[in-house]
Amino acid sequence: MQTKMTHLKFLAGFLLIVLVIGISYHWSWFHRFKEQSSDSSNLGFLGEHFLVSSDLHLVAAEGLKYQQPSITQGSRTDVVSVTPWLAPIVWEGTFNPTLLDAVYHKKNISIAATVFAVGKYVMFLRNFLETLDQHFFVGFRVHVYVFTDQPKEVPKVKMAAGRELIVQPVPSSNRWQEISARRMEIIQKLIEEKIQNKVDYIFCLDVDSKFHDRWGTESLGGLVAVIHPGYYKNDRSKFPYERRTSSRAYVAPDEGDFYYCGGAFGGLIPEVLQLARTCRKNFEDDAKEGIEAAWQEESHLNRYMWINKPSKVLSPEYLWQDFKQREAEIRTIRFSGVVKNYNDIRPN
Ligand code: UD2
Repeated sequence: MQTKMTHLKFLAGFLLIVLVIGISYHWSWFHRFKEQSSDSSNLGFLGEHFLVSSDLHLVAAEGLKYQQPSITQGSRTDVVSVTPWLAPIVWEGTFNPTLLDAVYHKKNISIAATVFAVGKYVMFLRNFLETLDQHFFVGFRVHVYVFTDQPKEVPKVKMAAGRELIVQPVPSSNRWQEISARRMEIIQKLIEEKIQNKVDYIFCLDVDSKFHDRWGTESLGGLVAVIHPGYYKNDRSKFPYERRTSSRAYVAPDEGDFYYCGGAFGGLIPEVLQLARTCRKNFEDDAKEGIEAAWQEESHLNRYMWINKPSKVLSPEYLWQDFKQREAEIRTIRFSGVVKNYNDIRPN
């Protein structure tokens, strides 16, 4: 009888210990998840990314009052503001900047911007950087990475508090095609080696451009593409996609959604890393077979985005071209390519 009692006591003790261990294990998991959900600035959690908490979960700022949205009357009826795969297309008038900024301030996000200035293109840096500071994610933490073969020529533009300029040396090149094409490789390395667990979003931008108006939280998304200003009214068969079937950037005449810019794209870090890796690999595999796509990395990016649909599409307000007459649906120009003479600035 006594032995039976001892056994029972032993069993009860054992069960109690198992219960205590179980509860504390769940408690610690719950807390770790809660911390992760409320602080998306720390994307690295056991080396993984919680995409849901960082991009899809939008928490409104308490007490913020704003105009009631309508479900029957769109603020823009002259343009399409959603793709057939239900990604928003961002136009002036389709979003509330105050609401969005409040949501993303709560998340304490940080954004990287990359820009390349090789050879004579350093001349565009001052204008680009000064206008970036005035219009690009004002009030947010921004890290601007300038890749150049002439670090000493980078103008010392004073950035607002919370924003930093980082200059990274890259080799010179005799071919503009190579400069353009190597951007994907450099972006891939930057993400893998430096910013993967430090920054939430990244935008990769052309330097021969300047900002004129707000480019902010409305542009955030998983994979973000900008519609090219030159072709947005054309039939897809006229888009300047790579048309040789031998290239990995090939898109058939009856395929393709929009023609996207190589001069501006971005999104969440893991999404842009996947894009950069894929485009770089396809570009290099093509090169081994002696093929260079019609518009280098822009062609590979367009092929990639035909298969991997962007989760947010930015209208041509986000990359206009100064030589083009403004069209009626373009209510504001946020970022535009400056007029330039290729013969004066390209190395070949
Ligand atoms: C188009 C694309 C651009 C790129 C290019 C194809 C848009 C609006 N423009 O622009 O993104 O796909 O075609 O090559 O999407 N660069 C230098 N030094 C050079 C040459 C280029 O730093 O000598 C860099 C620089 O950051 C520049 C970018 O490469 O902004 C693209 O230069 P581009 O002048 O070849 O591009 P562009 O305006 O013809």
